Amino acid sequence: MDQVAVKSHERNSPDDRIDWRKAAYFLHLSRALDEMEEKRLVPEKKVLYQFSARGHDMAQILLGMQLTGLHDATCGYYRSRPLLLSLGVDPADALGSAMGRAGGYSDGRDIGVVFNYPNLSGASALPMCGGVGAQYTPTAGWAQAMKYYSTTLGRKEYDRDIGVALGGDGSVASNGFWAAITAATTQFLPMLFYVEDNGFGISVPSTMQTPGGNIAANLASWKDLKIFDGDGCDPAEAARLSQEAVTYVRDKRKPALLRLTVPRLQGHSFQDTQTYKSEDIVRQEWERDPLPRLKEYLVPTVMTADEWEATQGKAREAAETAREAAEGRPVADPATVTNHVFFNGEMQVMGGQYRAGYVPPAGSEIPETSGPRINMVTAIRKTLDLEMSINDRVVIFGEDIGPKGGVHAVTLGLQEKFGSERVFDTSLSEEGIIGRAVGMALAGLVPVPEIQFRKYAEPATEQINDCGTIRWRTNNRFAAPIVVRMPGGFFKCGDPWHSQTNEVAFVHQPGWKVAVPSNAEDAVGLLRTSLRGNDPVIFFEHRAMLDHAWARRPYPGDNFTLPFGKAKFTRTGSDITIVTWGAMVQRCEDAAEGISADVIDLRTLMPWDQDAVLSSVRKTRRCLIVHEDLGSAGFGAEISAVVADKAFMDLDAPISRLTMPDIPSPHNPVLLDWAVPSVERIAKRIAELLEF
Ligand SMILES: Cc1ncc(C[n+]2csc(CCOP(=O)(O)OP(=O)(O)O)c2C)c(N)n1
Repeated sequence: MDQVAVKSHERNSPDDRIDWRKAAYFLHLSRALDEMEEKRLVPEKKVLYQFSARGHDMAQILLGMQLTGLHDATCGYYRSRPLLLSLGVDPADALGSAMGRAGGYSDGRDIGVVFNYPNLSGASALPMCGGVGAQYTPTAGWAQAMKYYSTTLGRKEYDRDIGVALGGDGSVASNGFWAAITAATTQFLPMLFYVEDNGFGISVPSTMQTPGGNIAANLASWKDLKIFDGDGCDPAEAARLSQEAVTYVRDKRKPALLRLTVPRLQGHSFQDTQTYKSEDIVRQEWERDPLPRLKEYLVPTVMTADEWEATQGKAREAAETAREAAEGRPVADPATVTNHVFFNGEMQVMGGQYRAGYVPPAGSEIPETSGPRINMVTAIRKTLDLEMSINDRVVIFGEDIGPKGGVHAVTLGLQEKFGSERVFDTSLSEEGIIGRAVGMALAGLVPVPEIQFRKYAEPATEQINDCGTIRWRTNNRFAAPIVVRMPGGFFKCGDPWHSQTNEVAFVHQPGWKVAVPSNAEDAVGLLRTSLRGNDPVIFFEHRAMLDHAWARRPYPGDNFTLPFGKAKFTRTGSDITIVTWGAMVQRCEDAAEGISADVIDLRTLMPWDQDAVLSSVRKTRRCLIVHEDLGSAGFGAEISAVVADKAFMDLDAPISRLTMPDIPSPHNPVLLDWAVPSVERIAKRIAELLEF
């Protein structure tokens, strides 16, 4: 007698812990939306970018249905719509966002496949990014926040919540993936890495992303990472593995990686004709289509054929209703597109301490100075210490900031005082540091990551940029206010790695406030405002000023706060305006000795105090801008453009800039002194302008 092959999904009856009817409905819904876009909305040019999830869909839905924790969160990528639907995203929002219409997840600001879903009554989707791999470290941060709430703060309601990152096989080669794997396994974070392996990253085969093409096999010996690996087209296997993986992470509070193989049944995006795939491969992929396999699996055991058809019909109807609703949505008023770069008093739906109910204590701009002068290091430490004492959401982390107290000693003693869950060393990965901070902030904590030197923020560039745009691109649904401390600038010597300032780079990234204090008092006020605020801040600590005698000031008190965008006149006079910040303030003051000058310490560059500068220039009729950063496209260029634009007729001399030449910082002190504006050169330039 012929042996009849038994397919794996026919061996057992469907797992009755899974709501298979729901899974079937969402699969049909996802297919209906994909089909509607491909056949109608893209050809009609109503949807501009489309990424089909066909093939990935069933496994995603089965995973999504496991995310039942009130504070579970997932961060996916452009192919994650099926999972989002299973979490409860309104199909009208999904289609409306794909059409770039008003409302939805971004009010037409973000590409429609890049989702976010703040859900206060179940699993949320953290703001996704267009950058492959950028989803991983914020998810690790979310997972760390769950751990923090439950173990450090004793909040039982967070005991079982987890973070789940979704990525394709291409994403496993990204920096973000490795940063997050390292963070999650070294710090035992309740995080699931879900890799949906379709064998291709656009056209590049997975063997180019990881040797042999199977990341699960390659990570088998990675310590403290539980591996699950299987077929994402087999309903029973996909359901079982998703359930096991999620349960493992929930129970053990440790990370796991789940790799499911799936076919990508369409091109990478609508435009991709897949010429790089042979006909054979395409045929084999269609043979693996999970939709008929789910039908075969459920009919007739779980539902009748009629029920299956009815489910499909209902899903198509829902897609049609969603399309009508989406098409009925207008395009947002273009004048609103500048809203929500920063907090404007209108509360975000999720993320940040304000959303979690924090009310900042009343602060005062008037210093209550007492005691001896302290240096900037002590001033910053004292401020961190106080805010940590009164706000248990504040957490500090970075490289060497724990027992060592930071390479600049700013965090010395804080771990001893607050414990290693609130003050901790991280793996050497700036993407890991900033990305994790983002996830923690999304979960309501106040992360204060330290970047050891300004230049080393560069590996975190993507996370920094994406953090700044969260509020805007989610149209105020999410915000991730973090305070990034970073020292930079010259010290006793220079060099290309530890001494650059380049603070202007952050000004150019929407959503970041930028503080550049020159002295201990301002450092206290600006840092406290940052820690009590609702926007991300780059807090720049100038290396030369950390222990500079001039920068030492009496502690201005526990209530001292300084507003951003309010400059300080450190000298006043009538003949020239000198605009500066950071380490150059002291030099400008010295250079202006004996001259009637306004010396303006901007204190913050985003926002910056245009009114102070313009009113001063209108009085003095001369303007010199002095900064340490390079001249070309330095922040001085912005100031001069504004002064030229708004006070041209008030000027008696050209606006002048004195900056570093366009070179990296040189090491030898003699070379450095030549390059950085000195008191003598500033004085000479002042004299030239006065004589003009
Ligand atoms: C950092 C980054 N580099 C390049 C791209 C362009 N890009 C978009 S998708 C993609 C391939 C990703 O493949 P994979 O992670 O396997 O996901 P899949 O599309 O196969 O689901 C590339 C290279 C990007 N979005 N981000």
